[in-house]
Amino acid sequence: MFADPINDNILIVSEQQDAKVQLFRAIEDDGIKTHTAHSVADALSTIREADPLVIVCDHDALNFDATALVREIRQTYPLHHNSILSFTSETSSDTALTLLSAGADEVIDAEISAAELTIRVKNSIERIRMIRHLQQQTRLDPLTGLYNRNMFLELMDKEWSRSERYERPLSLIMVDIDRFKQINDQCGHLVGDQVLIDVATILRNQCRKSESVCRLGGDEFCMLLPETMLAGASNCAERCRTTLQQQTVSENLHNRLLTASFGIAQKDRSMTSARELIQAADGALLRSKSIGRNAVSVAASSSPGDHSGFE
Ligand code: GH3
Ligand code: MG
Repeated sequence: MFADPINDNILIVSEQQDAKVQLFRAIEDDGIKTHTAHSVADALSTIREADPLVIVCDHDALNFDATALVREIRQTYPLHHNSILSFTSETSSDTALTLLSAGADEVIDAEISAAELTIRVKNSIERIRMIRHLQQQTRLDPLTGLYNRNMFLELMDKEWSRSERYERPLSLIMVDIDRFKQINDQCGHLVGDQVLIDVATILRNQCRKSESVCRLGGDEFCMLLPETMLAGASNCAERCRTTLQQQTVSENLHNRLLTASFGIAQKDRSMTSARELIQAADGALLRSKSIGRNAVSVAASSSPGDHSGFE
C-alpha cells in the first residue's frame, strides 16, 4: 500500500549514432519502456531518477568508457538491484572477464539477433522485478503495508548517519494506540485489524514523502522525520492525534473513541547512537500513557546547549 511501485523500465547506454540502433529499437518495439543515455553522466543521472531494472550498455562505444560505467554503477547498486547487459564485438575472454568482474551480469556478442537480445532483456527484467518484489516483502508489514521493524532500524541507521554527517536535525515520533486490547476483546480481532490499517493510513497521510512511517509491531507505530526539529515533529504528532480522535475510523467500534498516545524526541548532542533517540521517544510515549493517554509528550533533552528540551 505504501511501498514504492516497482518500475518496469530499462536503460540503453550507447553512442548517439550507433550502428546498432535498429537492434535497440527492436527492444522498444516490443513494448519495453526504454530510456536512452549517451554518456556516463547521462546514464548515472537516468539510473538515479528512473531506477531501471536492466541496463544495456554498449561496450563498443568510443565516446565513453563502458567498463568504467559498469564499475561506477556497481559502486552504488548491488548485483541484485539491477541487471547490466554489456554488449561487445570483442569476443575475447579477457574482455568478458573484465566486464564481468566490473559487475556486468551478462556479456553479449554484438552479433546477437534482435529477437535474442529482446528475450535476454525480458528475462533479466523478470528476474530483477521478482528480486525487488521479494525484497519489498521483507521490508513491509503485510497488514498495513507500512515499513516493518527491520526496515525501520535500517532507515534509522541511515538517517542517523546522515544527520551526524551533515549536522541536520532528525526527529522521531513513537505512537501507540490507547486501550487497543479492549477493542480486540470487545469488537473482535477483524475490527482490530481494520483499526490498525486505518491508523496506518492516517499517520501516512500526515507525513511528507521524505518521512517514513513504520509499524514496529502490535499497536505500536513510529514516524521518522529527517530535517525536522522538535516543534515540527510536535505539530505533526498533534495533527495525527486530533485527526485520529475526530475520525470514525471503523464503523464497528461501537461508538468508542479511538485515540493514541505519542512520544517525541529530537536527536541532540548528548546522544551517541540511534538507540538513544529511540529510547528518548519511548520514554516520552510512556509519559503520555502515564498522564492519561490521548496525549503528545516530548522527551527532555539532556544536552544543555540544545533548544529541544521542553515538555
Ligand atoms: P495501552 O493504552 O496501554 O497501550 O493499552 P493496550 O491495550 O493498547 O496495550 P497492549 O500492548 O496490552 O495491547 C496491544 C494489543 O494488540 C495486544 C495484542 O493482542 C494486539 N495485537 C497485536 N498485534 C495485532 C494484530 O496484528 N491485530 C490485532 N487485531 N491485534 C493485535
Ligand atoms: Mg496500546
